[in-house]
Amino acid sequence: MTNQIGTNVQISADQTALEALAELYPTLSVYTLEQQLDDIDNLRTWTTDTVTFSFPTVESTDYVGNWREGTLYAFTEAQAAATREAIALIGDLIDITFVDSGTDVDAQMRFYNSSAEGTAGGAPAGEGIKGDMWLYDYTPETAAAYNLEYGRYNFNVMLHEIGHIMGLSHTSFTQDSDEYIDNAHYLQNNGAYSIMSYLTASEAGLEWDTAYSATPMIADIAALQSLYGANMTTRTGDTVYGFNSTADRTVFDFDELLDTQGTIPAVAVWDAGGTDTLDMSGFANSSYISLVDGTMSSINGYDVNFGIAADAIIENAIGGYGDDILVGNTVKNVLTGGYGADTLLGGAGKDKLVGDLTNAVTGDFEIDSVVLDGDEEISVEFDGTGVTDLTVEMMISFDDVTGSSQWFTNMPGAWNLMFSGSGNGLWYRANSTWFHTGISHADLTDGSFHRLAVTLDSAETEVKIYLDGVNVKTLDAAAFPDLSMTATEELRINH
Ligand SMILES: [Ca+2]
Ligand SMILES: [Ca+2]
Ligand SMILES: [Ca+2]
Ligand SMILES: [Zn+2]
Repeated sequence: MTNQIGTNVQISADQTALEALAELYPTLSVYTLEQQLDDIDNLRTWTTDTVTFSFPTVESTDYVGNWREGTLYAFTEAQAAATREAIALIGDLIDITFVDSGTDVDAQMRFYNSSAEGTAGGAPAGEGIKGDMWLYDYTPETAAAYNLEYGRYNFNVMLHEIGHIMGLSHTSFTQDSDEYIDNAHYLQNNGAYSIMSYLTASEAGLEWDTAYSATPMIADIAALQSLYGANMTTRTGDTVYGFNSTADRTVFDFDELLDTQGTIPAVAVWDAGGTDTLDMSGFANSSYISLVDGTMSSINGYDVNFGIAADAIIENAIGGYGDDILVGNTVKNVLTGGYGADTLLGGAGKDKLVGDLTNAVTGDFEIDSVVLDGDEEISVEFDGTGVTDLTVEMMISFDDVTGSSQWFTNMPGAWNLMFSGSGNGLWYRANSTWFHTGISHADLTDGSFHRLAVTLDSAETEVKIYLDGVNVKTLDAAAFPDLSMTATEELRINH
C-alpha cells in the first residue's frame, strides 16, 4: 500500500493519541479493545503448545492453499534473520514456544519466496496441518529494494503474515473512497493499532518516523493473547524501553536503532513484570507519554506511535528535551520530565514526579507543572552552585486539605512550606520557626489555579511570598541560617 490519504493529525501536546484521532474523525465510532480484537481473532488457531518453523530449500508437497502454481525458492539469510526476529517478537507475547527447525521441510510453519503473485500467510486448517508463508516477488533484482529495517514495509509484512499464520484475520474495512473516514468503520482501524489493518497510519493522517510498525500493536497483542494466553515470562525483571534499553530486542532499543537505521519505528510493549521504565530521554521533540495500559503515546513529535499492551504495567517514564506530558497509571509511578516545561500527571498511586529546572545558567528557573493526585510528591534536582537568588513559582489548586500536609522540604536554608487544613492555610518554616504566609485554606481551595511564588533575594536579605502576583508576606532573611546553595539541591513537594 503506497497511497497517501488524509491529512496529518499534528497532535497538540496536551492531547491523548485517541483524542487527536477522534478530533480528526468525529463520526467514527471508538471501538473498545474487546471489539478491536473481535475484529481480527477469527481464523483457525494452533492447538499445540510448541510450533516449529523452518526455511526449507526444497518444496514441500503438502500445501494447504492455492499458491502452488508459482516456483518456490528459499528465503535468504537476511530474510530468515528478519523472520526469526518477527517470530521472537510474537513469541514474547503469547504462551507458545516457537522452535527453529532450520531447513526442515516438515516444520509446522514454513517460509518461502514464491514467483506466484500475492504474498500470503496461511493459518493451519486443522490438526496436523501446516501454516505457511509465501512471499511474492523477492528476487535478486528486487533484493536491493527489499528493506528489512524495523518499521519498513517488508519487516511489517513478515509480522502481518505470521499474524495470519497465528490465526488473525484482516480488520474489517471497505475501500469506499480515498478517505479514511469512509473506509475505516472505526477510529482505531489503522496501523497504529493493528498490523492486520490494510489502512496505514499515514492513511489515517498520522505522521510517523517510518511508515509501518515494527511490532504487533495493541489490538494484535490483545487478540493473540486471547487466543493463546499471555506469555508471563517475558521481561519479568526491571526493564527499560527506549533509550538505555535493557529489553534485549532491537525494536525497543532506541540507541541502537538510531545508530543502525536512523529511525524509530512505531512499537507496542508487552511486559510481564518488574519495575519498568519508558525512557524517552534522547528525544529533542516533545512527547505525550501515557503509561496507561492499552493506550498509545505520541513520542518525539510524531503521532500515536508507541503503545503499551493491555495488562502490561509500566511504572516509570522519562521525558526528553522537549515540553513533554507524562501520564501515569494507577500504580506508583516515577515520572521524570527532563529538560523543558513538562507536565507530570501521576494519577492514582503514591507517585513521584521529578521535574527539572531549566535555564540554570541564567538562574531563571522554571518548574514543570504537576498535578498531585493523592499521595504523591514532586522532587526537583538542580545544580545550585553559586546561586544566591531563587524564585520558586508554581500554579497550584487544591480540592481540599484536611489535617496538615507538608509541602516543601530540603529548600535552601532549611525552608519549609506547609499547607494545612486544620491550621488554616499556608505556613512557612525557617530555622524551626513557623510563619503564617497570609494565604488561607480558602484562598487555595476555591477551585481555581493560583500562582504561588517564593523568592529569595540575598542582596535585600528578604524572602517574599506572592499569591497571584500579590506580595502577601515578606520575611527577613536573617531568620535563615543558610541562604546560599550547595552544588546540588533538591526541592521536594509532598501532598
Ligand atoms: Ca519488566
Ligand atoms: Ca522534557
Ligand atoms: Ca500513578
Ligand atoms: Zn493479510
